[in-house]
Amino acid sequence: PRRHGSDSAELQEKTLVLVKPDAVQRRLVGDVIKRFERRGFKLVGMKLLQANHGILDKHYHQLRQKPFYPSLLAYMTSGPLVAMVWEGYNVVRSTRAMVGDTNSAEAKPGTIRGDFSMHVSRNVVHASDSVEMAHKEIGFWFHSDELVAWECSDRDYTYGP
Ligand code: IDP
Repeated sequence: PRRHGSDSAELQEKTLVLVKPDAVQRRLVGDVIKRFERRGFKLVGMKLLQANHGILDKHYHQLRQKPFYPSLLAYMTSGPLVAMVWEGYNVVRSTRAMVGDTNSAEAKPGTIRGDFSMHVSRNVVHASDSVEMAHKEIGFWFHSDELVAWECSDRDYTYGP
C-alpha cells in the first residue's frame, strides 16, 4: 500500500508565490521557478499580470497601516509580476525557508532573497506564510479553473512509494 495516496491532502498542500516586479525586470523569473522545480514541488498555476491596488489591498491587508505601504503599492504595481501556485508536501514552510528573511540584507546565502537581492524594499519574491493564508491568497490571485490538478510521473521517486 502507498504511504501517500494520490488524493492525500498533505501532498496537495499549496502555496502562493509571487515573482515581484523587480525580479521580472531583472529577468529572474526562470531562476525562481528553477529552485522550486528542483526541490520537487509541482507547479499547478501560473500567470503574468499587472497588479492593481484592489488586489494588493486584499493581499497585503495586514500592512495597510504601515508607513511603507504606499511605497510597497508603488513597487508592486511598477510592472508585471508572475503569480504561481506550487504544490507538495510541507510546501508552505519549505518555500518560506527557501525564500529567506523578509529583509534581504539579513537573508542567508542560499535563499532566494539572500542570493538575488539587497534590500527589504526590493526583495524579489512573496511566499504565503501559513496554510490558511495560502488558501486565502490563492483565492485572491487565481480562479479555481486556473489551477491544474496533474500527476507528476516521477512521484514515487520524489516521495517514495
Ligand atoms: P514577507 O513578504 O516576508 O511575508 P511581510 O512582513 O509580510 O514580509 O511584508 C510584506 C512585504 O512588504 C515585504 O516582502 C516587503 O516587500 C515589504 N516590506 C516589509 N517591510 C518593509 C520595510 O520596512 N520597508 C519597505 N518594505 C517593506
